[in-house]
Amino acid sequence: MGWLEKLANWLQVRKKEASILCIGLDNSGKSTIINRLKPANARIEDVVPTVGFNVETFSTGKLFVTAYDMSGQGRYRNLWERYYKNCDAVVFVVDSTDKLRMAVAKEELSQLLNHREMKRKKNLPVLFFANKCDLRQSCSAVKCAQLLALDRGEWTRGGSPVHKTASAGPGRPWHICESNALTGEGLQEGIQWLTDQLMC
Ligand SMILES: Nc1nc2c(ncn2[C@@H]2O[C@H](COP(=O)(O)OP(=O)(O)O)[C@@H](O)[C@H]2O)c(=O)[nH]1
Ligand SMILES: [Mg+2]
Repeated sequence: MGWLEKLANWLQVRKKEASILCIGLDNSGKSTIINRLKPANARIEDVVPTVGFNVETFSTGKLFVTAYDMSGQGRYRNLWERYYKNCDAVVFVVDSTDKLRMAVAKEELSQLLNHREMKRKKNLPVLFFANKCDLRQSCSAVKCAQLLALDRGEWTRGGSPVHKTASAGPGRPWHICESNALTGEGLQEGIQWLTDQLMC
């Protein structure tokens, strides 16, 4: 370790590089979340629907992030798996107002977790944003966790009841936050959780 790195560690200013795969159905708010996480002077005014995927690099708190913003449109979803191998974390965004498509989101999540690369990465953290919490018809984070069956299967922590976080025991570390990507509400809570997971 060079002296600069040692000094940065000592001052606790060193940033952790993280490749984050941002996935979820189309229109859930992935691109808006990523745009909102970028420093104010790097944000764009109008987020347009993503074709294929976009790669964004920015720094937020203690993380230096490369975010792979994948299109959620059905015909592009098979692109996601190309990036499973090299990612350090997954951010899975759901539109908490779209109860009809929550079952589709759950199915996509299940395919993600059953992929061989993901099965190998048992400790890869998954952060969920229950996005669009500003809208009247939105579901709470706990309700979204239930609809996505985060209280079952590989997510469980010794059969504990539904909660917003599980980071120990046999299950994969996960956390769910309600978010409003338009104002940024809830995003820092999620990023702080992810930072804690990636720094330890
Ligand atoms: N009300 C509200 N609208 C949002 C929120 N996040 C995103 N949107 C809107 O939802 C639409 C889809 O967002 P986008 O980021 O393109 O979704 P993506 O397809 O997942 O990348 C856009 O019109 C956004 O302005 C949110 O938290 N609240
Ligand atoms: Mg997009």
